[in-house]
Amino acid sequence: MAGSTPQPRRYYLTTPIYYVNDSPHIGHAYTTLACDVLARFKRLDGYDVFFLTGTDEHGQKVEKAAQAAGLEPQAFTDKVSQNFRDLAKFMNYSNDQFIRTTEPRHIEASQAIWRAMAATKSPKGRDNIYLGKYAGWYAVRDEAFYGEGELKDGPGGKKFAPSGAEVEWVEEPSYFFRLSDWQETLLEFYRAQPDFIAPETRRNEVVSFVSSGLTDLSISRTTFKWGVPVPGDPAHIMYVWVDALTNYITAVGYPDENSPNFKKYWPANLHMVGKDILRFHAVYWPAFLMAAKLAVQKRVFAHGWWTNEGQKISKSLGNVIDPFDLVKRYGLDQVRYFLLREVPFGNDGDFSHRTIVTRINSELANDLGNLAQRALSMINRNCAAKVPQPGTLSDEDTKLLDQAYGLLAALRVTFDNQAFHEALETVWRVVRAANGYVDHQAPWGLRKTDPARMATVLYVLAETIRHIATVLQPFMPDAAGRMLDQLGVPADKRSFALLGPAGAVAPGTTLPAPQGVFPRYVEAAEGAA
Ligand code: ME8
Repeated sequence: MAGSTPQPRRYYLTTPIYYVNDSPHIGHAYTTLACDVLARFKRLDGYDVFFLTGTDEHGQKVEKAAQAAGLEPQAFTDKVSQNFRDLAKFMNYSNDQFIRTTEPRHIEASQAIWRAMAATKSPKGRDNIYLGKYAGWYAVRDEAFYGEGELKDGPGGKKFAPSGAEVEWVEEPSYFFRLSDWQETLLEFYRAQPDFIAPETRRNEVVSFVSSGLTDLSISRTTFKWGVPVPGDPAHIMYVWVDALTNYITAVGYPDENSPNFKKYWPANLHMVGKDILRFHAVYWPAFLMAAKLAVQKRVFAHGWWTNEGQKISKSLGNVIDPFDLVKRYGLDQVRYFLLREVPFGNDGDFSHRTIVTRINSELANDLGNLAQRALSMINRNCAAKVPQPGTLSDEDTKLLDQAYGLLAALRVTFDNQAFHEALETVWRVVRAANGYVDHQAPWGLRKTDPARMATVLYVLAETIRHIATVLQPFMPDAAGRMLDQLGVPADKRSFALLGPAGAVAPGTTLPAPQGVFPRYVEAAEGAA
């Protein structure tokens, strides 16, 4: 339409909201990091992004943790939730909102979705919510119900869920959600949207779980108080997952479906979750949303779990990895890089000192750091610290530049698949090609024999590094920003719209003195403190 400005494309992505029973650990840092990198990528690519994270503050697990700490639940959650906000700042996450499920707007939204579900019929024409009695197993640690057949026997007659969490027998009046009537609708939904659950192996697990039959879900509790009261029956509080999942719509203005943010951002493009909580996001949540006559999110990606030097991370083993300590030891952008580079996103990964040091020294310090340092110091010394004027480009020059120009299209695909490790590998192919180019062109030898050619080579390198640094901003915002500073790229000229020849570094631009961006990790001398 003549005269109309195209609206920016929208992208809404969420992390799980974290239980506030404990301090943040590497698993929490990981999920939010993946979302942060994706949010930054989409913003640089011109999207209007809404990136949500927050804390999950109700339920028996949090209530018990508060009791153990000798605090009222509200005071306890205020305190622990703040640790997660501190982590977000410390890790340089760019979340647009931090939601807490104890906020009044969230209580209102949770009660509204409950009423909406209660007002509708299931696909088989029955009430979606009905009152009954729950008698079965519950694991407080997982805040999840388990069937007898899923459990394993442990010492002392105790029973354990597949996750390793101890279960207890619960018998109480409860409202139920008529999940069993939603089986066919869900299966049809998965068939119609093959990208809804990723990775594919996880999708297959969900489809086979739903195909094997669904039982109705207990969605209220009466034996403790720390939760959102069920509308019209305050003796019951909502099952914590009903309230927790609702955070994704509270944050964009539900129950006001006409609020600007709800209209703009819902349905979310992506819920990022760990593999342990996929069922809640890919089975229960779509069913709740359909029952409430709301649109279903577009995609759920389930990532894997981290172990520490080969062992499961647990408080009782004393091997919990504290992200604050990790960053103090290795550096923030180094940790951000490592976590997304080491493991194909979706798989489990093992953290070890040796592997992070190898990545830092060989890929950041050697491959990328040396590339930038070599090119920039030659420009500094041999071109009076100004971006050189290139002459006619050779085939080799064009080949390298074309690889740099091709980065964005390749990265868009990897980002839409949440293949962060592949995105980094794609960038490193260009880093390695650029290092090969420097070795082959040997610009240091051209200084005396052919200074015009030297200028061209250094220009091609500066342009290639500009592309590399620009696309690395989502992963390592600080280090990539410093590289762009050193290339004289102004802060407002760093978006992806300026990739390619249109945004080329201007010959003659004065550059600051180059400084190494990625120091090598050096082991402290033996016996040193
Ligand atoms: O599940 N490696 O919260 P949570 C990787 N409140 N990821 C890990 C991990 C590890 N070792 N340990 C945990 C909850 N995680 C709910 C979510 S959403 C509406 C409610 C991940 O604090 C885990 O997979 O127990 C999950 O995605 C996230 O940390 C939060 O776990």
